[in-house]
Order: sequence, then C-alpha cells, then structure tokens
Amino acid sequence: MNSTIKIITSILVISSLFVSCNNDEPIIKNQVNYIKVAEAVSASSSFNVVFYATDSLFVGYNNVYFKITDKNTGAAITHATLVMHPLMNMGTSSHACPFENPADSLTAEGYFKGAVLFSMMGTNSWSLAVDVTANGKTETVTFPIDKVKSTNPVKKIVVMDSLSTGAGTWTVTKYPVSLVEPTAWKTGINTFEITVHTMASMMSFPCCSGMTVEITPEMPSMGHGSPNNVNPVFIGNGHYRGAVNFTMTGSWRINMVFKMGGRTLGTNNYFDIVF
Ligand SMILES: [Cu+2]
Repeated sequence: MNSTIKIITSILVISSLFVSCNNDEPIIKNQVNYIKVAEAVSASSSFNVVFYATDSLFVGYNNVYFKITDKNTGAAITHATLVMHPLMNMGTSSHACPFENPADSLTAEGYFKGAVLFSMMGTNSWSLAVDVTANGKTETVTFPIDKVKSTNPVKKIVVMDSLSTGAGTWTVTKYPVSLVEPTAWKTGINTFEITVHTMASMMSFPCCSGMTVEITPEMPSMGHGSPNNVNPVFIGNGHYRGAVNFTMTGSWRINMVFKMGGRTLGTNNYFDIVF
C-alpha cells in the first residue's frame, strides 16, 4: 500500500467508528455501555444514587451498577456497603428474586457493581431498594423499575425437583438457573457460566453450592453435538463455570443435567442459543 492509500484507509476506518455515534450506542464496540436506569435520593437526603445497567433489564442475570454522591458535600462516594432488596409487586402478593450485593469498593471504571436476577417480566411492577451505608450513615434509596423484559431465547430457567415423601406426596423445590456468560457467542470454545439458586421462599433465594452440572450441546436441526465441552463446576457464590464448544453458527441447544447427592433434579432442562 502506498502512503496515500494508507491515509485514505485510515480516514475511512476512523470515520466508520463515528457513523453510528449517538447517545444510545458506544463508539467502540467492546467498550461497556452504561445505561442509566434511574436516579434517586436516599430517605434522609444524604445520598444521591444513580442506577445503571449495560442493557435493558431482562429476566435473568443482570449486572447492575451504582454511582453514589454525598448530597451535602457533592463528593463522589468511593467506599460504601450496599444491600439490595429487589421486589415485585403482583397486586395480591409480592416476591423477591436472587441478587448479589455490590462489593464495598468501586470497579476500575468507578461503579459499585452487583447483580439482580429478575425472575419474571414486568411493567411498573418491580422495584429495587438499596440500603446504602457510607460516611457513618445508613439510608435507603428506592428505584421504581419501568420494565423488565423477557428474552427469546430465554436466559433463565427453573429446575423443578419433585422429591417423593410418601404415597402420593411430594416436596417440590425450585432452582432458578440463569445464564451469566457469555453475553455474545462465537464459533469455537465459549466460557459457559450459570448461577444456581434455591427458592427457599418467595423472599429468599440462597445460592446453591452442592450441584453437579453436566452439559451436552446439540444442534437439533442437524442431529449433531460437539466435542471438548467442559461441565460447569462450582466457583463460589452460586456460580458454575465450564465451556461450550460450538463447531458452527446456527441454532444450538445446551442440555443440562443437574444432580445433587447422586440424584437427578428435574428433567429436560436446557438453554437454546442462536448466533
Ligand atoms: Cu412476579
């Protein structure tokens, strides 16, 4: 390439980076795009808290981010304890969903980062209260949530375990399972990370550590699977990580078998993936 062509090519590449530049889209593809979900002031007006996500909130594992400002000094707060309380108001009843409270310190990009695993879609029915402890004060902020959308294919399933407890009686336990990684699939080896929680009550979802997970990806339309997959193993905090090998693009199904104490829990559990 001579230098003129190089310069023209550079200009084309640089300008193409800005073609899709608007308020909704990142300029650089791999940069995390923080979307402001809501902003609120805490109960006694000590803190201003801005709530961000990286996508529209959906049923499944959502990374959530917060920036906190001291209302009295205007200073950004860099160390705080955040305790989250997601709640869905269903009219006659209400329930929570699994969540992971943020760490006490900021990410490299300056956010308190946690996760909320919304269990149902909803319009004006979910809210997120956050107890913020910083500078010697604890105050609660409450964010109403306009919308939690469903996704197709789904990113969250529920494993239903029915344990016989005698003639005609069963104890049913629900295990919400959410897809964490990857957020974008590729041909070849993909990190495959899920969370498993136990639905102890409508309000309590402890993370589940004792599960054995076996995965079998298949391409149903073509009747084949793939080699070199790695069963997810427990890595802490309800997370299980393995690897899925997709040998081509298209529609895949990742079949999952969940076992605890040698017993298989539920049947026919899978994530469909299209890429
Ligand atoms: Cu609900």
